[in-house]
Amino acid sequence: MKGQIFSGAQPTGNLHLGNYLGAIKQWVALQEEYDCIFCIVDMHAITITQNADELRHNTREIAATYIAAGIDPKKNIIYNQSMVKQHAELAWILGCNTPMGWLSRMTQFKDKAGKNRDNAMLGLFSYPVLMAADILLFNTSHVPVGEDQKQHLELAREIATSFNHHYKTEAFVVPEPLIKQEAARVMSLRDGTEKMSKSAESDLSRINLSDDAETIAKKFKKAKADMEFDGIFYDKEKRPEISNLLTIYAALADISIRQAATQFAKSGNGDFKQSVADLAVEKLSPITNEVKHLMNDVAYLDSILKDGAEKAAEKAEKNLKTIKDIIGFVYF
Ligand code: ATP
Ligand code: LTN
Repeated sequence: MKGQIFSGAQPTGNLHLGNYLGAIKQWVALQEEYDCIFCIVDMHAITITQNADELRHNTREIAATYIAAGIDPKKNIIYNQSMVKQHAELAWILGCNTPMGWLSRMTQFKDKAGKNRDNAMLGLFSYPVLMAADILLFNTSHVPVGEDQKQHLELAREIATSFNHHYKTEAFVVPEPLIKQEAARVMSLRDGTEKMSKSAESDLSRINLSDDAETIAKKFKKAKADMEFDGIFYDKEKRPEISNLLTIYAALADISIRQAATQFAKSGNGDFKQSVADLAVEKLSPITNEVKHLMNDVAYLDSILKDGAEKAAEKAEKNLKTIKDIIGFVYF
């Protein structure tokens, strides 16, 4: 039997190069080997305030991006999380089996909640429980994500293991993370110590998948880069920004960072940045163009989401029934 993949992205804004290299590009490769479910996690998105029209637009745009990047909707399940109510049901059950202490350790909560934790919403705190539910609902064997999600995944494993132990069952498959080391953490173009993020204030810090060729070229040209060294080499401590550009080049070209460093060893910063920009445009512009094209056909995108949701709900209900039986819920 093939392994089961589950992963997702939040419809909270434009997807960027970090999302693409850290997650989506991997998914495209994995669809050949695994049964795959790629979700648009809109219920996670509302852990921070969203505008309704933007949320709807972004949900469809993410679906379009998955497809444009090469995920085949005929072979894989693509849907938005809120269409499948079993996510919320299982999240409640798991929430009753997750100590608050485990959730208080989550660094993403600490970062997003800021100083005034009492004002943070319950949903932001319990977000990792919903993420565990997403994964455990489908007997997922592997979860391909960027490195920032590693802690949440470890928590999902702990929740699965402790539930199995408590109920003396093996009902939950304990999922394995799939984190591709080369592009696990794409950093900001303005600060090589911060991750590239949708929510960073400066648009110059990220390459959005919707940026046109000119914007991509401009952003790489303006990317921060040290001046005190000759040639290009990889050293994350001394040269975080140049090392990030090497990582991006290597991931886009499907070569190792070492190979990329050898290729540019004698280049100046300007020429190197130009090469990264050219390759980014070459790889991203077909995706950007296809997203635009697909966004003109909302009926098609909605039909993919509807079909995906039906298939996901059927699998989810079957697995949830097993869990309800174990707990002692009466189920007709
Ligand atoms: P943000 O980009 O604002 O930090 P996020 O991480 O919450 O938002 P999602 O859309 O939920 O973004 O993430 C989708 C996938 O992209 C996840 O697997 C995440 O680990 C991965 N990812 C996000 N940022 C990066 C990055 N800078 N480098 C590598 N992978 C990333
Ligand atoms: N928390 C993830 C998105 C996410 C996810 C998931 C990823 C929600 N549920 C299940 C993998 C599996 C993030 O990227 N911010």
